[in-house]
Amino acid sequence: MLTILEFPDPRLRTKAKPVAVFDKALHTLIDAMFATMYAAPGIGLAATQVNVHQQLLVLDVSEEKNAPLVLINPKIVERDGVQVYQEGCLSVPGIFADVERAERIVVEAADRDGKPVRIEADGLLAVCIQHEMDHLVGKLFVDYLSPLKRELVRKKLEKAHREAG
Ligand code: GNR
Ligand code: NI
Repeated sequence: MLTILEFPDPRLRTKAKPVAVFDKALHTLIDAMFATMYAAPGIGLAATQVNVHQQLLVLDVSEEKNAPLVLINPKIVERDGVQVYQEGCLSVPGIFADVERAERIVVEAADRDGKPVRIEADGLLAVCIQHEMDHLVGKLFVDYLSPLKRELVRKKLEKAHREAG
């Protein structure tokens, strides 16, 4: 299993670089990210969260956990509407807050073999893709909260980290 970085770890602020080589090492990383995401359990995981600063994310928002999706070098090419969803994050454990996102997006990306894919997403899938893409540019859902709330979250997690040794 890969170690998931937790807020306020400054490495979560790193901007990921595009994936250029689609090789065996990339496939091994993708498999390890899925294992880590399903075990957590979570519905998505960005490479940034496991301290790999490449534009790569995995997700599975299905009930049955049988719809794995890999997006590499993703770009949002269309966005419409607004939705509010109560988000959580494996890098901000135990904290949940409403975040406003686009209701519907169209994403262009590459799959694990470098083949172009185009995905239309709405609802939870659209929330999750936008949340994961934020990680790739060093952004966390707590950045949408007021500075005061974000400071409370930081204090709470730093205390938890101290008590965990
Ligand atoms: O597991 C996760 N659940 C979740 C719930 C609401 C909105 C976004 C998410 S993503 C999160 C996993 C995670 O931290 N991905 O970066
Ligand atoms: Ni997250």
